Amino acid sequence: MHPGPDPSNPLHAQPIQFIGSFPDPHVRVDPELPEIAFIGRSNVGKSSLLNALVGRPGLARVSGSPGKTTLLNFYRLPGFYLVDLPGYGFARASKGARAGYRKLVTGYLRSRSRLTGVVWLLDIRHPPSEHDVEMQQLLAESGRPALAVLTKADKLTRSALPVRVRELAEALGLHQDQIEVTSSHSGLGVPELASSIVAAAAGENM
Ligand SMILES: Nc1nc2c(ncn2[C@@H]2O[C@H](COP(=O)(O)OP(=O)(O)O)[C@@H](O)[C@H]2O)c(=O)[nH]1
Ligand SMILES: [Mg+2]
Repeated sequence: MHPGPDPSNPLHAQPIQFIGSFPDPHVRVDPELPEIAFIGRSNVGKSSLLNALVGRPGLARVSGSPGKTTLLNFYRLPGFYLVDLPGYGFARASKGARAGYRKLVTGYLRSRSRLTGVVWLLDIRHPPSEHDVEMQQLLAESGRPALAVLTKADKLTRSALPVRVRELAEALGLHQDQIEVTSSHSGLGVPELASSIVAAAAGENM
């Protein structure tokens, strides 16, 4: 879908190295570098967006069925780590699994001294779920800079798009310029998000 490097995307054609999958939010990585974390409901399109951002279709596994993994996946890019946090809101998750998930994510959000930005994904087609609202609260409590990113924008018509963005901004209590609209399928908003990530990794506000 995205043949060749995209010169407008600063993350395209950058070297990227999978560091590992870790169950412990306090894991030490060497060297220590700024971290940009990705989080969202499972099936929101997180793996697809990660792949689109770096221009590597096979980097993170895209799945038709929501996964149950509870591991932090670290990828090293020049100057920072992308950290893929497990998806939340898995319908059949037990109480224990939910508590474990919460512990992992709050542990991560609270403890990482180099966490400089969180990319929070929401499916543009759906109103925020109770799990999304809970995550928004955890993000707010953590005090970390977060950027709301809407996924799967290709599912809406061009005229429905701005209406939907306004509705979701209102539902989330955010300004429209605090939200980025993306589609990994069409590439909409992907270079812009890549630029926001690079800026956040360099210590600028998201
Ligand atoms: N139409 C459309 N479908 C998408 C997009 N991104 C992901 N999907 C689909 O949504 C499903 C879940 O995607 P995946 O990236 O595995 O989501 P994750 O569970 O959040 O990592 C898959 O069937 C993808 O093909 C997108 O931008 N547009
Ligand atoms: Mg995934």
